[in-house]
Amino acid sequence: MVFFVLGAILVAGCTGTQDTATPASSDSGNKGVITGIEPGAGIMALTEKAIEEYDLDYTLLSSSSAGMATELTKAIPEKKWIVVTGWTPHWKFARFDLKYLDDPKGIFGGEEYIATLARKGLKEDKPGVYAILKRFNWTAADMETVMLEVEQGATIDTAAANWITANKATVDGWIGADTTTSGEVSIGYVLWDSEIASTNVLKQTFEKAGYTVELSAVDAGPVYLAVSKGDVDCTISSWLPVTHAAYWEKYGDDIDMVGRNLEGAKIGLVVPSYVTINSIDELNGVKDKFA
Ligand code: PBE
Repeated sequence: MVFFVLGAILVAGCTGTQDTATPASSDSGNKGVITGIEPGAGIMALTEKAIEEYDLDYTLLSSSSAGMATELTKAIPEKKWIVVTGWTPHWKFARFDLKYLDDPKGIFGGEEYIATLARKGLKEDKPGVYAILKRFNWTAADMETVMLEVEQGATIDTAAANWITANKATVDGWIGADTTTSGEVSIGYVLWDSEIASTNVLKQTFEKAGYTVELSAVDAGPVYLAVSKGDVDCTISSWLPVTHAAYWEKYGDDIDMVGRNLEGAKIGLVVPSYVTINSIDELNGVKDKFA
């Protein structure tokens, strides 16, 4: 797996050669490591903010959601200390014994919701699509069911279809009786496990209603941009009020906030339960354990 250090790239880009001034000794090596995910994720920017605000002697490594999960899977059997950028709903909490580190400064916010966003004009152009989007909402437990099945080896197509079969009344309620059920729907999303689950359930819901669906998987910023420009009809990958606050601020004026599709989400720094610290402000004291 390829990890790279965000800061190192910037520094390398600025200094160029080896014999320029080296950083202060506290910055040279032996920092703790936080295992991150895709650079565009809201939790990555917030972790950089946490490093600053808590003055953490740590480096955030970017990776992918799958890469972060692989690192957890490798570390836990060996009882190795590891701290990752984590979020709920996610299958990792069912598979491993994990805990969030307390965040007394509130950098990662409190309870988050996942929002449904549409391009402006969708409501008028495709009222049937809009009506389904408006009704689509489910629980963290629902989402976890789909995610866990995928983690245990099912394809996302199968896992989403199984959930839809098991929750027929709910899905029929989303589809409703009065919609114009034909045409095309384009949905933008990011390849986070949670959004892979929700977006594929929504895709199959639209297909069940008679629509043809096109999914585009891109990074977080480009999803917001695409909805704001009308390049896709909608997304259900928007985490608010804190996780994607910066994206919402940048693009929100040109986006139709349809509603909330999931309540009770959360993000933060996550460690295995055997790690004996409980709070982000204890991280510096044990940075060697996270090297
Ligand atoms: N996540 C999952 C995303 C939102 C959904 C927490 C990795 C993020 O940080 O942007």
